[in-house]
Amino acid sequence: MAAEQKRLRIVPDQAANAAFLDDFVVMSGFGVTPAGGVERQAATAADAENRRWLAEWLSDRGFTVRYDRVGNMFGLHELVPGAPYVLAGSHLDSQPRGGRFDGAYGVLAAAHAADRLRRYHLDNPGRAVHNIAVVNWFNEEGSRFKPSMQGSGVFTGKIDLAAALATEDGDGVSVAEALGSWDMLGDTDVFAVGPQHTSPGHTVASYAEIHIEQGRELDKAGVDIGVVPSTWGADKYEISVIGAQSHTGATAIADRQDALYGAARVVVALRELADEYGDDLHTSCGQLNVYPNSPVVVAREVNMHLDLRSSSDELLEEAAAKLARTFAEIELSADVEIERRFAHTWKGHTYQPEGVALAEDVIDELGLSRMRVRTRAGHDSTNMKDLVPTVMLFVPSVDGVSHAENELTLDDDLIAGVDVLSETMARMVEGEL
Ligand code: HGY
Ligand code: MN
Ligand code: MN
Repeated sequence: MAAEQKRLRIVPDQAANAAFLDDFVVMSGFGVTPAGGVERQAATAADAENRRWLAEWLSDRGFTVRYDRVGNMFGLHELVPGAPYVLAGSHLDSQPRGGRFDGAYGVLAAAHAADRLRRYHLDNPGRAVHNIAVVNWFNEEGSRFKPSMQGSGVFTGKIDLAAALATEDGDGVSVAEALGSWDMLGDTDVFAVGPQHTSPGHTVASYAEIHIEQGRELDKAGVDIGVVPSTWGADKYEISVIGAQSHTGATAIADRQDALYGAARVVVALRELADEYGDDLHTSCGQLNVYPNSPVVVAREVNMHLDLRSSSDELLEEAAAKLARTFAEIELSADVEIERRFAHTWKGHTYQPEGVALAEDVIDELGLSRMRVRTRAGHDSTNMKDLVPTVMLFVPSVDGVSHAENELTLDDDLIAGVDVLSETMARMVEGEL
């Protein structure tokens, strides 16, 4: 007998999808920039405004809104008292002058999917084995406060809570002060899952996240949904290039210890490394601060944030070793010192194959096209997959643009993603992952 055709629990409908698009327009107005991007860095006024809107949206639908001790935001809906929760979400914070889809799409998609599930279980009591929680992770982007994926890093025990709360932005404001000023810092754990969680809390069964691809694979292939089987590895760290201040006019070249010259050599070396390895290594220096940054002073110090990503952990290690040798050459030839500071790295790891299979089955049931796409960007699921079974889904990014105001995903793709997430979560809540 043919295998029982799995009935869709959450049948897509136009009204629900129209409501999603309307809500997304509202959310995209918080911190909107003139070019149609968003400026909503972690725990800024625009981020808080967006969080308040989401809190109200969730509360209006009967979800219980709570914040944990590092400002991760949750909307809880209990179906089975005491049962573990299926978490779904992403992040509302953005890069400076970022795109309106990165993270925010996944949070709103999770909220709408959770609400569709809430209504389904009202009509189908007794089918759930897990509860539902929507999550907006604090500071995924790591722009105002470093590192990235900070809220989910604390949640999964990869980042120390006290260290995260003490992290300061460029103006000396700490995470604790910033979140406290919006009254968005919880005093207990909501979920007791990681080694540092002391207060009693709920448990987590699994996690699902949908996100824009931020690359070109789906767009080029004309495919509706990406299923992520694994991440690229990342080696992100700060260095300080240390020289000595002197007069830009009067000082002989031979007498200079020009930190900015040394830093410029590092930037060029990074790109030459990427060119050497082709498509398997991405490198950048995205942030560079020059001191004293005065027109008539040779720089005494340059602080840089380097970012190396690769499809292969071995290749990443090889590239890091080559870069270290280049640093030694630069130190000699520019008469500077290069000190390595804080690092945030993750290995290329796989997502649970059973989660990939579940998502692919859902996509087929919905009659959508799919392909597997490795993620080059980090996500909160990068942390969560090391804690619980995790499903990571992509929708296409037009021309692969992201972390820019012209980031774009088309409405039909947004809606397809919400339908896939809804049905995937439905099966997770019924214990299929
Ligand atoms: O680091 C990352 O890849 C993410 O975009 N924050
Ligand atoms: Mn993101
Ligand atoms: Mn991002």
